[in-house]
Amino acid sequence: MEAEPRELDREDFWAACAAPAVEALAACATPEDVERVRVRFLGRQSPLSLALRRLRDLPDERRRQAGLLGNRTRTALEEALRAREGELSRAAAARRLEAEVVDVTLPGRRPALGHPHPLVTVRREVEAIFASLGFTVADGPEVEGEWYNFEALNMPPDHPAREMHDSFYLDARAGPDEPPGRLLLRTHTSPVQVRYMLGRGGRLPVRIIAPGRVYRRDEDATHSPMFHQVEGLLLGQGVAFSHLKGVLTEFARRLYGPQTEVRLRPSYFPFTEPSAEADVTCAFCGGSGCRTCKGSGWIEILGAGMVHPRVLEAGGYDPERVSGFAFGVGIDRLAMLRYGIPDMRLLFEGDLRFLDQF
Ligand code: 2NM
Repeated sequence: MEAEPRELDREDFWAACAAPAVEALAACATPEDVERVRVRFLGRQSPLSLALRRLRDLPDERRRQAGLLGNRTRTALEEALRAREGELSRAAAARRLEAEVVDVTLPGRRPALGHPHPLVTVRREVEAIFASLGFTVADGPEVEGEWYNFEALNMPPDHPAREMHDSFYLDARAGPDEPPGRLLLRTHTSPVQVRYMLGRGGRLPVRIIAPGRVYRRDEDATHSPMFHQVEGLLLGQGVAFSHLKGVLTEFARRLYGPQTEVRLRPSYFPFTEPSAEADVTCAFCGGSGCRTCKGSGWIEILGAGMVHPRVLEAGGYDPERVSGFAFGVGIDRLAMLRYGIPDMRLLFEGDLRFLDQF
């Protein structure tokens, strides 16, 4: 039975099967749209497939002719789908590449670099200046015996600086091979110089600096219970106060510039006689007076003096034959002055928002 007239033999019939597919293809925006068009117009239930199945029922000669038309239509449609699919895939890939584009000429992100703590910067500078003047660096323990920290430095047991409130004492005493006394955190680096003198067995010259941490029971904006000193000691024959002033002036000029003036004021330390405090002309205003120097034009930077005969004796030197000078600088105070740091505690909090400024 042949239900329909001879539509399978007509070219316009097959063209009409393909036309809606071509139209749908034009409306596709993505490769997935094309896949839906393939299912709809080439799938098992598509008008084209149904028509192709009906070819079976035609007599031989007509089936060959109509089959040629039908298969040609299917091939053309398949080809159109493949072409459209390729076109849309390439467009999608191009869009993706555009979106993911990387500018390889952009500079890289810099990893955060560490840097020296401001106290380290200042300490190294101070060490370098004294090294160039012939001083070598000496060090010693931070836990000291009372003899090295006080007694040998002409600070007898009733000296006010030995009161409990000034020092951190340990619940321990010096060992059997040490001079008797309690143990404490050193309150200055002078015991390093005492140990160095004793180690030299009376030989000359002595020319050392002793940088390091020291401890005192004191805390406010300008005092920290742990702070840093560089102390110096020079011994020889005929060493005079004028040599001290020369070394301190050279130090100050190297640190603050060649126009810097140094002024020595009389002072008192148990371990030196005479003793002095050294002021330098203010590096901020050049001496005319400003906030940093509180209008005076001068800033105090260190203490110094001629080593006391009793200290020389404690160190194994004959004060009749040998003389020398000593000085002590607070590194924390120097750093505060240099960088305009208003509170010493900032140096020890480890806050990177502060430290990264230096
Ligand atoms: C200062 C001031 C004056 C000093 C004395 C000594 C030693 F051990 F040689 F006697 N070292 N440092 C000294 C002298 C320290 O600091 C303000």
